[in-house]
Amino acid sequence: MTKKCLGCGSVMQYENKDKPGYIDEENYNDALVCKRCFRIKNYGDYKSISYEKENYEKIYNAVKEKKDLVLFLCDILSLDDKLNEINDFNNVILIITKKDLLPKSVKEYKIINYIKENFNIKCNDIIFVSATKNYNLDVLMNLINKNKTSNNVYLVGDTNAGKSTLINAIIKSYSSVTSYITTSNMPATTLDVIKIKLSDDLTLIDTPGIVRDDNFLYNLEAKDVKKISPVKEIKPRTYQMKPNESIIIDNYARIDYLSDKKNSFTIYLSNNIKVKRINLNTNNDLRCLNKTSFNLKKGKDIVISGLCFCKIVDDALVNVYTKDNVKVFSRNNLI
Ligand SMILES: Nc1nc2c(ncn2[C@@H]2O[C@H](COP(=O)(O)OP(=O)(O)OP(=O)(O)O)[C@@H](O)[C@H]2O)c(=O)[nH]1
Ligand SMILES: [Mg+2]
Repeated sequence: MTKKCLGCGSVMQYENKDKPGYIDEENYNDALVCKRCFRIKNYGDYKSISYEKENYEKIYNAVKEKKDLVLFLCDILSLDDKLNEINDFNNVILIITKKDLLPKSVKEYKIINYIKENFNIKCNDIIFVSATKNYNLDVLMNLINKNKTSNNVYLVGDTNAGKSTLINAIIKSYSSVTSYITTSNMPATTLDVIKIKLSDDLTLIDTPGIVRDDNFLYNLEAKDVKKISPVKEIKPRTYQMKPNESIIIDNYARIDYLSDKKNSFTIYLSNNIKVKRINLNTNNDLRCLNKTSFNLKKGKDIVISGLCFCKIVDDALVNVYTKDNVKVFSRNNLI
């Protein structure tokens, strides 16, 4: 009989170390989690295995056919046009995760209005949560009970949106379940569907997140993932930009300001990343990276997917340099 890892959902096996669910043969009978989950949980040591992206997409697409309630999770720092995919689900609540990362001064209702104005989405409700701070879990549980059409409630969203962390927070506060799902800041932690029966009438179903190749996190080494993933309230960094100045974001990105008037740039990113302002003409650092040019009207953000966003107050000509294939785009000021 096959058995599944309680941490990542993979079928456990002892044939191939590099495939999901591996456990040493002598531990197979007793182990509750695979070796990879054991190491992530106990040593924070993440073994990357070959992504089965197509399988994840299959699981995600299958949930679109369900009539059960779906929680569509999106990290507050990753709001982009993938939100429109929420319209593919039948009965869905949008959950904006990691609320604790936003500066406290940012008002939730403003972000909710922003989402309504900038995206054409249909969902039963929109709610902010923080799984690490237990914020709004009670409101979420009420919403789940009000909207569910069966015992099953699915969680979907991009990798790292915080699906498994949210389920763990719910397990802790609302059930007598004793096992927790594996979580980590590396992409593709949950590898298959995991069913958590909280009570006789509620089962939460975790799914593997969608891995986006155009996210800065994709193919990054663990030490860089750690550095760029914010864990605490972000302290925005504001620069009064003069013509011919640039901003350098560690060795990850460069933003050249090419307009001839003063402007204000505020960068939102992990507090661990070093940012400095330089002279555009005398310093050529990072110009070897991939360039995207923008001619922005006032009130726009530049977003470097998975790394940061930069709020720009006035009209601006900018060149953004960052690694190949990362999605760089502009949007209305979020904050
Ligand atoms: N600051 C903060 N971090 C969070 C929160 N929720 C999750 N995280 C972090 O986000 C990262 C990803 O969390 P996971 O729960 O593993 O994300 P996931 O959506 O299950 O990811 P996959 O399994 O890859 O699809 C981890 O480092 C978590 O600690 C939150 O509410 N606040
Ligand atoms: Mg997960």
